[in-house]
Amino acid sequence: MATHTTYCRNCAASCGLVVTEEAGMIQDIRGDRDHPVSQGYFCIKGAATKDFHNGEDRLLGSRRRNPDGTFEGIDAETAMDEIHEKLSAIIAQHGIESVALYYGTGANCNVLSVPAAKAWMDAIGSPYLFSSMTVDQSAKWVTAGRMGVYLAGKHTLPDADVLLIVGTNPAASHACYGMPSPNPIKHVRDARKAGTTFIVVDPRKTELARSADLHLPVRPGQDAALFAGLIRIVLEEGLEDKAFCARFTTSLDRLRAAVAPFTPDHVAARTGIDADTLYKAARIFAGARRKSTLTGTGSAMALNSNLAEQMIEALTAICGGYRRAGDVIRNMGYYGGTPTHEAVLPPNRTWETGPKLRTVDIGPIGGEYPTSRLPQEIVGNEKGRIRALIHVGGNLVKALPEPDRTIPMLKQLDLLVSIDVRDNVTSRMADYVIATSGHYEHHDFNLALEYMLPTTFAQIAEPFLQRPAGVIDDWEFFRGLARRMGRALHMRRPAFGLAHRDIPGPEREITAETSAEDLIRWLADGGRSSYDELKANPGGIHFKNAQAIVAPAEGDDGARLDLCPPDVAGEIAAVRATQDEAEGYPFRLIPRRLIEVMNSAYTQSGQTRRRFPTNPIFMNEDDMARLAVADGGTVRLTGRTGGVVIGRVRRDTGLQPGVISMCHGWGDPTVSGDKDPDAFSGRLVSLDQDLETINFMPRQSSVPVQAQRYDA
Ligand SMILES: Nc1nc2c(c(=O)[nH]1)N[C@H]1C(S)=C(S)[C@@H](COP(=O)(O)OP(=O)(O)OC[C@H]3O[C@@H](n4cnc5c(=O)[nH]c(N)nc54)[C@H](O)[C@@H]3O)O[C@H]1N2
Ligand SMILES: Nc1nc2c(c(=O)[nH]1)N[C@H]1C(S)=C(S)[C@@H](COP(=O)(O)OP(=O)(O)OC[C@H]3O[C@@H](n4cnc5c(=O)[nH]c(N)nc54)[C@H](O)[C@@H]3O)O[C@H]1N2
Ligand code: SF4
Ligand SMILES: [Mo]
Repeated sequence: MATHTTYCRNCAASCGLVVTEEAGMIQDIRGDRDHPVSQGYFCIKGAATKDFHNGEDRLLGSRRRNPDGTFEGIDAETAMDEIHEKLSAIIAQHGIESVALYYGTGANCNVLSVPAAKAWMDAIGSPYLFSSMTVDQSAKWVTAGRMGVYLAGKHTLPDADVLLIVGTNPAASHACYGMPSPNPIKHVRDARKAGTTFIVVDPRKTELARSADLHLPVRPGQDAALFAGLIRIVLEEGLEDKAFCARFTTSLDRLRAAVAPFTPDHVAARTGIDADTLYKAARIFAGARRKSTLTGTGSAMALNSNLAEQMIEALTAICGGYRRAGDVIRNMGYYGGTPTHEAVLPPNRTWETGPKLRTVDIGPIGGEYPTSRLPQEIVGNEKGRIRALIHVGGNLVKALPEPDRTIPMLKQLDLLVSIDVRDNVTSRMADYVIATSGHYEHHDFNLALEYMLPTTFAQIAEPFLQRPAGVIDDWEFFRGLARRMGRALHMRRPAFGLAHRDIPGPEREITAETSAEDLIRWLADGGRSSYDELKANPGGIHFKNAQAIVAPAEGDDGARLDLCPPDVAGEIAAVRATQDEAEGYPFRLIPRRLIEVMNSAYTQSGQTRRRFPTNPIFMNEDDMARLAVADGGTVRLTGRTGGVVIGRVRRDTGLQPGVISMCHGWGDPTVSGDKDPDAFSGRLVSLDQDLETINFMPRQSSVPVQAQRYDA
């Protein structure tokens, strides 16, 4: 028996774990009580890594799809030879821009994966990088591009007096920037005892909403109207931070004029939140000294998501809801790059320049292209279409909506390569599947997700299980391909939202001799500590003294947060002129996370299945009564594109009438909806109706649906 101190690689919380193993089989997993961030907390998915590493749901070798559709096992080196040959032929005939890469959340939780993938794309010279972020919260990138960014950041726990939290439920997702990810509800309770006030905006009374001081049960998709209304109240009552507005913002007058028609009565009628509550929320927020807004996927996936995000940020800005001179910054970053002055990064509409997509006139955002456009880029425009896709740590078929349309489009690829630790529906369509190492089989470092940390903390993970024969690391695939293509591979540090060439800091060439340990050593030795020191402290190092106090602005460089550029003003007017009616579709579907699964991962695991035999469809009890369906009964949902989902109902007392909530990532998108045992929710979402401008974000929340009782 051997015991190893490490951390969980399933999600951004990166909880400290203590894993006991004997002869390569995991015996036990516990939370690491000494871990300064997670303090012993871990969740069911962390525990499920035991079964995963013991073989459940695991891809144990690479494979090739034969022309007749059957699969055969293949050695990874041979697979890379063949992939290189096919890729070279495609590039020779159609140019480098016919090659694209998609990475998903699995790659994000593996520190060498995304940097190696980005380095490879840069080495071969294709700009066409895609990821799950553009079907997630890319409204944040759009807002940063249109409004600019306040560099000293937002107040986080425990330093905030008021937190206004929109469309996120960290109790399930462990993914709300601004509070510790592990055990978030405990931190909310502790913070409330210490005086922090929580306002939660969510159509559902979530665990977070139940723990809050004030819950605003907004109607799905009405966040833009809600926040336009809150801005109007703040300005009407003169509660804005006038000094901050004058010094750091611009176009306040245009904002004031644009939100004028969002009277409390109008907003109350749209959002379902009465005018008194609107005033109360606006006053609590604006009146606090250290206030902040934190957002998640809910508002970023619903109708008008880009405008919603801009309105939330504009409310934040007019109230001066950022860290100001004298406030403390607790996460200074392993490389110490955190800005510590009151300063603004001006707007930068990267999508207006740079190489454009072929089917729409849009350039990169956050260094990436809108993933909802990827299927059209594959089929559209014969001359310059995407023909080869490298897919790493994702499950694109389940990340995208409307499988009946997207799957045939993805099948037009000449070459699809999927790199994953488990089998998934996208891999089953791939020409080659490369099996890569599991979490406890490779070197890792918490750097890629350190921006989510409440404090300055570094932890590396050493492998303690042998990877199965033939299994390689993600980064080794990119090295293998680069070497065969005769390209030098220069890795840079992990940097979320930046194209490879824009990532500051040094480069490290990955050669045939480079080991994973070399790369982690290189990452570690360039920062606050060193590889050797981190290795000697497997539970991580907490840099308690690495804090800073925000300094006042140094002079005035003229940079301002643009509260309401003309296109935003146009969107505000358009929202005011419409009511989001969908005749014949009386229900609204909203997304949610379940703690048992990580998107599509763990949907097949024994632990999950014991709790949820299938993907539940959560409904309000009055709606259930209206449909004459009992708990556990079956309903049929129909979307506006004709997509059908059939599944079992669970009562959710937190849901408002007319709202249905479902987890994505389950089910089998390759069969028709009436044959899918696990209710894949993406069938109800449209690939091209109601897309946002700029990021082409699909309407994955506030989705109009019909619901009927289903008697098979
Ligand atoms: N257990 C688990 N953890 C995960 C994941 C997982 O699948 N499972 N996925 C990971 C990933 S990839 C991500 S991006 C994060 C997401 O992390 P979160 O954003 O925290 O995701 P959710 O828990 O679904 O919370 C979204 C909330 O938005 C609400 N909502 C829905 N529609 C609207 C709306 O129109 N307006 C408002 N204001 N709210 C709305 C929902 O009711 C829900 O409570 O979680 C990560 N962590
Ligand atoms: N309708 C609807 N659609 C949605 C959403 C929604 O709420 N509703 N949510 C959207 C969001 S927020 C997201 S993030 C996407 C999810 O989109 P993706 O990120 O594309 O999908 P995941 O299911 O998270 O796939 C992650 C894969 O990574 C693998 N993996 C885990 N660790 C590793 C590793 O170390 N290396 C490699 N190579 N693989 C690894 C897992 O086995 C899994 O197959 O879906 C989006 N689509
Ligand atoms: S919250 Fe759960 S899945 Fe996420 S890192 Fe912690 S133990 Fe792992
Ligand atoms: Mo996500």
